[in-house]
Amino acid sequence: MKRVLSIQDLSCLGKCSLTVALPVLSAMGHSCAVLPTAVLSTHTGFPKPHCRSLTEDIGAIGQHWHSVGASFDGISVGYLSDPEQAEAVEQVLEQFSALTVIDPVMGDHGKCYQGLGKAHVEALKKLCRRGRFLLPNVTEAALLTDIPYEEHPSEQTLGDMLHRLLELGAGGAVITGVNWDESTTGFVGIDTHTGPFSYEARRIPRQLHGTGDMFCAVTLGELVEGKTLLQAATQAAGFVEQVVKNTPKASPFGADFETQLPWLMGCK
Ligand code: PXL
Repeated sequence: MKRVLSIQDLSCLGKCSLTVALPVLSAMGHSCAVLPTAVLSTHTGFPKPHCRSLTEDIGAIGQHWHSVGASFDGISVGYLSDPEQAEAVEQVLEQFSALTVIDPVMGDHGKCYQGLGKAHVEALKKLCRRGRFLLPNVTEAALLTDIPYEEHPSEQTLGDMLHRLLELGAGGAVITGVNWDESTTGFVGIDTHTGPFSYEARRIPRQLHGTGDMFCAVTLGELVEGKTLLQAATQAAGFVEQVVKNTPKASPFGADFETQLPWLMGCK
């Protein structure tokens, strides 16, 4: 059994981040440790959530794990509640050298999430060099590369974004939530070893919170099994597609991923 670590917030209501990653990685048959970066009453799609940032605790948790001889096959990094957390997370990543994927959670649909700004973008740009693979959505890719956001990005724009993402120091990147037009969605990616790739599917126009977090969790779960970035991302896209198809309507409380966990288990 592989042991993985998920570093991101615990949003207590409104399924996303850890409340998604933990069940998904467990369903994939992995032992999943968690390092919460913050505890929020809800994700930031609800107005004015209560947020307890755990910046001070990240290092202490990492130190204790180190002292008891913990090790991880894979680590994923998601939402950080403030830019100062990037340095603390970087130290944890240095302490436990593992296959690391970074989802630079900052925004969607061309806008930053509530409470995040320029300092956050700069801190994440720096943190990205610690990721073997980066998994931004189109908005986050635009922020990290200083390329203007496009709702329907051209192949040229996506190619430029991928190359600039590699310049941040990662060994590969997948840009998720690419809507080439109103009816097509998918991802584009690049792996320094195997080159560029893309995946297209029919778009179901339903905005659901937490699907990026599901994508990241499945990708990590597949990568630690030795899958390539393309194989891992394709499986992740398949799971998200299942979840979206089986969630009858958009709701800030999140997508009905629970009913689709057997799909993931069946893929083993
Ligand atoms: O799903 C991404 C995410 C994670 N964590 C928090 C968020 C969001 C998106 O809104 O607010 C706290």
